[in-house]
Amino acid sequence: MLGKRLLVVSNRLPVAVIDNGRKRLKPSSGGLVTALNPILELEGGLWIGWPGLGKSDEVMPLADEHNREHSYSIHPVPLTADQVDKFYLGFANQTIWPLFHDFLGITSFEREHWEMYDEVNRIYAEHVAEHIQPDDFVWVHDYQLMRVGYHLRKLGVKHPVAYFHHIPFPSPDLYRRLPWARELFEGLVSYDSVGFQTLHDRRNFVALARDRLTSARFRIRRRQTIFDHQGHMVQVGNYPISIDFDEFSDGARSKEVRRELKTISEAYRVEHLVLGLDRLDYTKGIPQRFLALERLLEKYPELRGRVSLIQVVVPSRTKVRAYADLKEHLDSLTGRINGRFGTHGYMPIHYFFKHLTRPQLLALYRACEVALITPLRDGMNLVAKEYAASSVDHRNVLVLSEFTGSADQLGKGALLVNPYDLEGTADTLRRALLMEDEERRRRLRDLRAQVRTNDVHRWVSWFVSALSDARRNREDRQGRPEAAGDGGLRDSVPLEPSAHVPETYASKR
Ligand code: GDG
Repeated sequence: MLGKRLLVVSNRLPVAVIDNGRKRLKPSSGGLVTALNPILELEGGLWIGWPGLGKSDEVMPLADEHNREHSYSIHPVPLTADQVDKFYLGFANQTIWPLFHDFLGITSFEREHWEMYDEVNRIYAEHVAEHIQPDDFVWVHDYQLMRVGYHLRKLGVKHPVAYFHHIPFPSPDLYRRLPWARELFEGLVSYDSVGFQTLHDRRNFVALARDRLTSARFRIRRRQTIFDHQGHMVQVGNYPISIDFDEFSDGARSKEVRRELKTISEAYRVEHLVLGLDRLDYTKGIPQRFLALERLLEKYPELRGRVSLIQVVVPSRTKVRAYADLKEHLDSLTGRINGRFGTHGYMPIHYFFKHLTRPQLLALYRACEVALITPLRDGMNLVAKEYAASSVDHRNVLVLSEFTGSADQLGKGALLVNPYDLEGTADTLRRALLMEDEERRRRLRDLRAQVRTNDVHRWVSWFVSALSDARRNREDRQGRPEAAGDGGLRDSVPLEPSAHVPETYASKR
């Protein structure tokens, strides 16, 4: 791809240790894995992260086995139960996650959690420093690891390092509530390249940087905001994450998926199937979705008995109180709504609390004529993009919350809703169900073209390009001869994302 090795660092590895009497590795799901796995399988590289369970001596042989069988390697960072408790369940998931998704009211601020967060970020940095090779591009992911860059610099690592922030970045006003706002900010500006999902997130971060770095000069070069900080240049951009379009579009036509489709069509006799698919999370607006469906059935009695929501919730962070509470709330809402509108042979909500296989997932995407995606706040939301890519029968309709990053790209083809507005969501759902075929086809064409053009390979290319710039800028500053003539500040990041796919990478696809 780059002539360089990609070293990915994320909280979790793309595989997790499971223990069914015998410990083994199982592929994990989630947005980051969906996005990066195909790239690393294609290009090779090294992925450093936490394997979930197990001590070093148990996990290392499993990693070695993985590394023999795959084109890229994994390196596990084992964590103790106490570290996981305070760093991951504590600071990452009870402080940063709610705060950055605008849930200030349920954000906890515990000094002990913060200290462990910083400590664990230092541990990740040490693993990186130990395994890094001279030409590596280092790409750190997400809100659990905002301080890794800072520790890498302290350890003397001079490589270009990029960071991608998968979740929303809050306004400076909200960010200021964090007692460790300064330290976290310091972490972010230690990276050469900081990427956000949307222009909105990038603007929030740049506004914060302007507030805090009063003497820095900010420039806009093509798609990035650039400023100097403590002798290095920080490039800030917005690069919407995406999916491998072909993998979903072709996968949805496979034999296994067709088999699953048959099972679904035999199981549900209802006229309209609507899909909800999320990790268990209070940011995803699942209760609001249920209530909007209830409102639909209340307001439009002619739709009773004719429309069912298939809601799949993937278990997540159930040890955190807010998640356990949400699970209970969903159980009770399902019971109430089904109790109210269900009849012999008809249930308004079919609710599953489990993980699906990929063919089952793709079959559901194909089978459900509407996807109702209603997060109250979401960095991107890959389910929306996967749904569009898997809708190969050209009759599906996407109803999407305007508070997702995906709405920026899919807003034209989708029907956008404000999930807090139950009435509006119910009306939009009805509009989707009654939509003429021609409008469905036109909208879906738009959605699929968006996802096909702005796919995960383009997302990676933006970073590769930003990291190449960062390397040249570092070399310029160190006065290396090969950088001569570049004028210090490189200008090679494309104006339009579509304008540039590094050649060696593009030719491999
Ligand atoms: C974070 C940000 C951002 C879900 N259920 C099953 C399953 N999945 C896969 C989906 C999709 C992924 O999990 C979920 O991705 P999302 O993007 O929707 O959401 P988060 O997990 O919250 O991800 C988000 C993302 O990072 C990437 O930057 O978009 O905003 O919150 O890929 O397909 N996969 C399988 N079975 C399931 O039951 N196999």
